[in-house]
Amino acid sequence: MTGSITAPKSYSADLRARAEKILVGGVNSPVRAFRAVGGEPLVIESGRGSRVVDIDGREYIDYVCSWGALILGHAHLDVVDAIADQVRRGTSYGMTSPLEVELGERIARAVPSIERIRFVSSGTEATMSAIRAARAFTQRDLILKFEGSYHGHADSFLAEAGSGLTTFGISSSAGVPQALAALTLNAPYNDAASVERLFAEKAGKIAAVIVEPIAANMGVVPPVAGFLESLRRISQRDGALLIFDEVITGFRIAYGGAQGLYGVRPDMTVLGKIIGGGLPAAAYGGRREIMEQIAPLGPVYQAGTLSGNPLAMRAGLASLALLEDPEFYKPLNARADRLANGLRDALGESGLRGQVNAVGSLITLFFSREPVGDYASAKRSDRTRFAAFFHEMLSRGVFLPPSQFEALFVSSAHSDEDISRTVAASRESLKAIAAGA
Ligand code: HOZ
Repeated sequence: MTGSITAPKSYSADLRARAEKILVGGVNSPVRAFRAVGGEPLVIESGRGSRVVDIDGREYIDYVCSWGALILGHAHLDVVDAIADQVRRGTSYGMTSPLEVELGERIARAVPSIERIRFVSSGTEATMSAIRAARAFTQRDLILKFEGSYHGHADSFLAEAGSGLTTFGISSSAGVPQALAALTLNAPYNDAASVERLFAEKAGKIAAVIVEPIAANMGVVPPVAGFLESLRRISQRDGALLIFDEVITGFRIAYGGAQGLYGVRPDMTVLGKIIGGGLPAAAYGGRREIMEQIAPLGPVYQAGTLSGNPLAMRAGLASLALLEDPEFYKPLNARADRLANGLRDALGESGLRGQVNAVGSLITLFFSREPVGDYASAKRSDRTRFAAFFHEMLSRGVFLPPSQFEALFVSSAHSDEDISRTVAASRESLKAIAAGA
C-alpha cells in the first residue's frame, strides 16, 4: 500500500488531552499554555544542561530555564548531588535547620542591604509579605509600582502588571476587591517625573515603591541612567520605603544583584528563583528595624510550613557556591552578549524592524520599530510576528519563552556551540518571516 504513512505516535498530544481534562487550561501557570503564540504547548520529559527533551523525544536548546531559576542549566551535578544527599536526611522539618542560617548568611554577604531575611516558598509570597512589612513599618497604606512590572500574583500587584497578564491582555485581574486595588498606584517605568508627581499628590501616604531594578516581565527593559537613584531619593525624602524586586535579577545580573551593579541601596529586597537552585524558595529581607516588624519579633504575621525547606536550601547553597566565583559571570555574560548581537545582526540581515534589549544574561527581541523603554512601547511590539518567530525557532530546535513579554534566560550551561546554533536558527527564522511578510 502506498501513501499510508502513519504519523509517529505523539505522546504529547495524548498527555495534553489528559492534562486539559484535569489541570486548568492544561497547565499550572498560564504562560505555559502557549496561548500567546498558538500551537501545542510543550510537555517536558527531562532537562539536562542547556537542553530540554519533550515526551516525544524532541530536544530543544532551552532559553526558558525555568523562567530564570536555572542559571546553571538543568540538573547541574553539584545541585543534584546536594539534593540527593539532603533527601536522605529528610525533606522537611517544619523547624529551623542550619541550612537556613547558612543560606541567609551567604545572601546577606552578597547583598549587604539585607540585614535580616525571612525565607518563603515563592516570589509571590515574598513580595506580598514585603509590602505587608512596609505598610506596618511606615503606618501607610498606598504602594507604588510600575506599569508592566510583575511582582507575583498577590492581589495588590495585579493592575497593569506584566508577564502573564500582559500576555493574556488582562489589564487587572478579576477577583481583586476594588478597595484593595485602589491602594496601588502605577507609574510608567523609567519615568521619575511621574513618580515625583504621585508623591506630590499623595505626600506622606505611600508606604513603599516596589520596582524591578531591571524590568524583565514586559520583556527586558533596563532602567535609564538615574532612574533608580531618583526612586531612592524621592522615596527617602517622603519617608517611604524602596523595595527592589530582584526575583529575576538577584544573583543573575551580578552576585550582588542589580543593586550591586547600579550601586543603589534599597530598604528591602525580594529574592526568588536562583536562590532555590530550581527548587521552590524565595525570600524577603532588608533593614533590620523593618524586618523586626515581623512575627515573632513584631506584629506583622507571616508563616509557612515549607519555608526554609531543607531541599531548597541545599539546592540554593550549592548554586550560590558556584556563583560566588568572581569568574562565573564573565563567560556567561559574554555568551549572552554574543547571542544578543547575533540577534541584532540577524534582524538587520532580514530587513525586519526590531529591538534587542539585553542586560547580562537577560535578553528580549521586541518586534518593534522604536526603542522599548517602558510598558507602552513594549505593548506596541508586533506580537503576531513574535509568535511566528517563536514557532520558526521551535521548529529549528530552540525553545524561547512563549511570549513577547518574557525574558530569554541564558545559563552557564549554554555553550558557544549552542549560541552559534541559536544565532543561525534566528537568521533562518527571520529570513523566512521576511520572505512571507
Ligand atoms: N509568569 C512567570 C514568568 N514571569 C511564568 C512562570 C511559569 O509559568 O512557570
